[in-house]
Amino acid sequence: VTQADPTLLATLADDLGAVAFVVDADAEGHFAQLKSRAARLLDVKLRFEATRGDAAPPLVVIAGGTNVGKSTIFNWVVGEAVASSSPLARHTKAPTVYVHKEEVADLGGSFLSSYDRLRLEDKSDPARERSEGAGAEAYFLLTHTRDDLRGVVLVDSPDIDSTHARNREVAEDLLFLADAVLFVATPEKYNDQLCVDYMRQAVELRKRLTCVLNKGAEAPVASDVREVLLPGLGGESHFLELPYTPNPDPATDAAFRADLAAEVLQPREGAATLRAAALAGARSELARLVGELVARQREELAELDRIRSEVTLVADAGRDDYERFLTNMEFYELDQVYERVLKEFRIPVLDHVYDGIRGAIGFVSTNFSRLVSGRAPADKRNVKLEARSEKDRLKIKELLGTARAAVNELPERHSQVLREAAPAWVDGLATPEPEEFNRQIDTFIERAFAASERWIEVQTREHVELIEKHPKLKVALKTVKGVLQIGFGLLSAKLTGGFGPWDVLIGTAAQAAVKPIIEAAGGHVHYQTIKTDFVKERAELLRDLVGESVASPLVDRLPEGVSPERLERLGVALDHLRERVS
Ligand SMILES: Nc1nc2c(ncn2[C@@H]2O[C@H](COP(=O)(O)OP(=O)(O)OP(=O)(O)O)[C@@H](O)[C@H]2O)c(=O)[nH]1
Ligand SMILES: [Mg+2]
Repeated sequence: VTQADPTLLATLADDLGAVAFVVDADAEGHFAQLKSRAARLLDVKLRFEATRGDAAPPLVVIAGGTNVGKSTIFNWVVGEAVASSSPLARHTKAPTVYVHKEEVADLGGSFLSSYDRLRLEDKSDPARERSEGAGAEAYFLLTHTRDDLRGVVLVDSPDIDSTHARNREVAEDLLFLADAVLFVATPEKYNDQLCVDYMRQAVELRKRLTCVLNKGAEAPVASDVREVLLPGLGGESHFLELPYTPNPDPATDAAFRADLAAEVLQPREGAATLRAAALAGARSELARLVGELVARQREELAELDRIRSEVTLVADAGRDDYERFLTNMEFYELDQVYERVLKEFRIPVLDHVYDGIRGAIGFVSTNFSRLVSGRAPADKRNVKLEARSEKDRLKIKELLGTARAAVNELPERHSQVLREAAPAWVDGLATPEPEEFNRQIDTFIERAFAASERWIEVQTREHVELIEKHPKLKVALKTVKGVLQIGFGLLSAKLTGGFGPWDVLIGTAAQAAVKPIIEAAGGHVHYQTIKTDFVKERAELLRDLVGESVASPLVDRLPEGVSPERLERLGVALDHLRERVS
């Protein structure tokens, strides 16, 4: 018997226990069932086998539908009425494990470890209904000192056709546990899907399978079982037919009882091979189940990751859009830097001249006429600033709306197995309360304003330092004081779009004065660079806003998905399981 590394199995049990599927996703129930099967198969068979000695006796489980005569057959093998039987269906409620006193040590703590072990005191115990909420399932242990029955552990089990999920799990656990299965069928039940499926599973799990046709079947039924049903299972199986016995006597000396006992005790021959086959079958089935679970977890994770990364892309796109928008806007913040530079050097700025020239970038002729006529309104500058911030506000609103719509579409668009779960994630996110929406925008504007203030501060200092370091510039600045306002306007024009018609209109004197300043700072490129940096920083603030207001509300609702480390470990365990079965 090749045993797996117990630590590996313990880790696998841990990881399987932690496997969780996205709520409401497609086939969630199916995968929850696979998980339960895998966890039980691991616990009941692989972990048990990892602690079981090589010489331990094989387990023979008597299974079948209700009322077919399992307990009766159990008693025939033992030769006494140790198991309670009844004409009423679903009589046996809990398994009875029948083992020789000296072999009970082989059923250590990891034998049916999730079950309570109860000593069988009264033969009617297994037929008693356990009280509601009794906790774990239980099995009864009955030891004997019969040397003729030594070498196998016999299990009488409840039926396999209960409608209760818990009972069906018990039946499945016992199937997982078995090294050999004695499947009891009757003429009425032998062809039921449930019976056929059970026997097929026993074969797939590489258990030694014997089908016992009980209660005296007619010849055509017997040959149907022997020639059609059993060969159709796709593996080796054995067949035994029992005659109809009016009042079954456990100790009958009819020949069939000896045949039955011989068949049930047969696993004693070549027990090691038998157990190795059952263990290999369990391992290969566990590999299949874990493989499916891992594939599903990967799928879920991939879909969740995809949604998350698409959310990031939407936020990035919003930032880029805003960056383009700002790049195309006049660069007022930089103008403020120059205003402060001039103040630093106590150079008066004629506001209307200044404004006139600044406004000229887009509206050359109108503003020029205003400039020369001196009729530029005193609050023009504020009007422009307000217009600009209104435009900005509208843009941000638009960007947030676009981003929100795009983000909320993502779960639906990028989910397949998670499709059914997706609507719940975006539920209620489509339209935020207007107050909330405005609050989000105001928050952004406050942050943007504060960022501008800091930026103007820094840039002013840098430009003052620049001029201080170049005495020639200072001199130039002083000598052109009178025309500086015009020169400044030219500078502004240059920064926001390069030279235009103003180059000609303003004249060469101002141009000559401003030129060295621009050149000392690094030329036109320098100003383009600081504008780019400023715009980038502002666009990042917008990205933060999209992140907080649009991305996080969805991302926070997305299920975590399996942790990559756990998935990795499950993959490793899977490789081990597959290696050992190949
Ligand atoms: N006449 C006759 N009755 C049988 C035979 N085998 C079993 N029975 C009867 O069928 C009924 C059910 O038998 P059990 O052994 O309790 O059946 P079971 O499969 O253990 O049933 P549950 O534990 O309820 O799932 C009992 O009344 C048995 O006496 C048989 O070969 N001939
Ligand atoms: Mg029974």
